[in-house]
Amino acid sequence: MAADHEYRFSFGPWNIGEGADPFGPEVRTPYTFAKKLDWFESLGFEGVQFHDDDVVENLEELSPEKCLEKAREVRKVLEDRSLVAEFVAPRLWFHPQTVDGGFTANSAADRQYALDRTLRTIDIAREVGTKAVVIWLAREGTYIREAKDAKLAYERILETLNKMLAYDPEISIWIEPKPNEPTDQAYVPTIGHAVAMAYQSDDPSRVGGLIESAHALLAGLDPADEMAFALAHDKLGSVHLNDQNGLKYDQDKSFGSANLRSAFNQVRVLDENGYGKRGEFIGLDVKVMRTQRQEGSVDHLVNSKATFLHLVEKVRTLDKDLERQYIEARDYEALDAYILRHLMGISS
Ligand code: GLO
Ligand code: MG
Repeated sequence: MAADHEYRFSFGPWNIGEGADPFGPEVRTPYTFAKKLDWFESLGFEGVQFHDDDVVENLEELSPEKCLEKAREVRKVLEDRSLVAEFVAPRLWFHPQTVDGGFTANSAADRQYALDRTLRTIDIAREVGTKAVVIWLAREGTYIREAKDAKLAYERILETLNKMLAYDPEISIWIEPKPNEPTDQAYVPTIGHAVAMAYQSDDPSRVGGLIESAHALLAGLDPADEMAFALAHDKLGSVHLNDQNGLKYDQDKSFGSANLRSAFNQVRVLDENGYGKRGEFIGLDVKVMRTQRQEGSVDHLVNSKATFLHLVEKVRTLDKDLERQYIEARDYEALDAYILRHLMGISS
C-alpha cells in the first residue's frame, strides 16, 4: 500500500498565516476558514487541529449554549467535507487574564479563569467531535525564575489535569511540551516531564503527549529519541512535525528543512513502531515563510507532507541486513556513510 493511504495528516488553521512577526505586520491577506478547509481536502489532510476559538470565534462573548451550538455547526461542516477534528486546545495565552500564565498564574482569579476556559474547551471538543484536548502550556513558566514557586506550579498543573479528567470521563489530554517561548523558563519542558505528570495523574491511561520536533530541538534534545521515549510508554498522542535551525526563536520550518537526517529518524521511529495504526495523525505545525507571496501560502504544507512520504520510502528501502552487519562489526563509520548515501539516493 502506498504510504499516503496508510497515514492520516493534519494541520491547524494557524498554519496558513499572514506573516506577522515581532518586527513587522502581516504581509498577506487572510483566507476564510472555508477556503482553508478547501485546502485540507485538496491537499489530502483529513484532520483539523483546533484552538477553542478557531472552532468558536469570540467564544467569550457567547453563552455556553450558543457556544456549543456553534461547535456543532462546525462539526457538520467538517462532516460534509469528510474531515475530522483531531484535537481542540484552549488558547490560554491571548486573554488579559493569562498574562502571568493560566494554571500557574499567581492570581487565584486568573487560575480560575484558565480552568473555566479549559473546561469550556472540553465541551467544545465533545461537540466538534473529538475526545482529544491538547495542552500547550504557553505562559506556564517565568520570565524571571523568582516570580513563581516551581514546585507549587507543578502541583497546580497536576490539579488542573485531574479536574479535566474528572470533568469528562471520555477525554484524553495530550500535553505539548516546549522549553521556552514565550516564557524564559517553561514548566513541562520535555516529554519526560509530560509522561511523569501523566503517571502522577488520577488516570494515567488518559494522559499522554504531543511532541513537536522544534520544541525538542529547542530543549537540546533529539526529536526522534523523544518520540521513542513516548512510544515506549505508549503515550504518543500526536506529533507536530516541523524543523528548527538551532537554538533560535521557534521557527516552525517545513519538515526536514534544516536537518533531513533528523527528519528521517523521526519518520523511522514512527513508521517502525506502528504509529498511526490506531488512527493517530501525522500532524504538522509549520509556518509560512514571511517572504512567501500570497499564492504560495500553502506550499510549506505540501512540501512537508511530501517530505514525510519520501522519508517513509527511505525508511522502508533501507538495507536492514547491511545495517545489522555494520552494527555487529561495530563499524559506525560505515553505517554513517551508508545512511548518508541512502538519503542522497546513491545506491552503492
Ligand atoms: C507553539 C505551539 C502551538 C501549539 C498549538 C496547539 O509553539 O507549537 O502552535 O502547537 O497552539 O496547541
Ligand atoms: Mg505545536
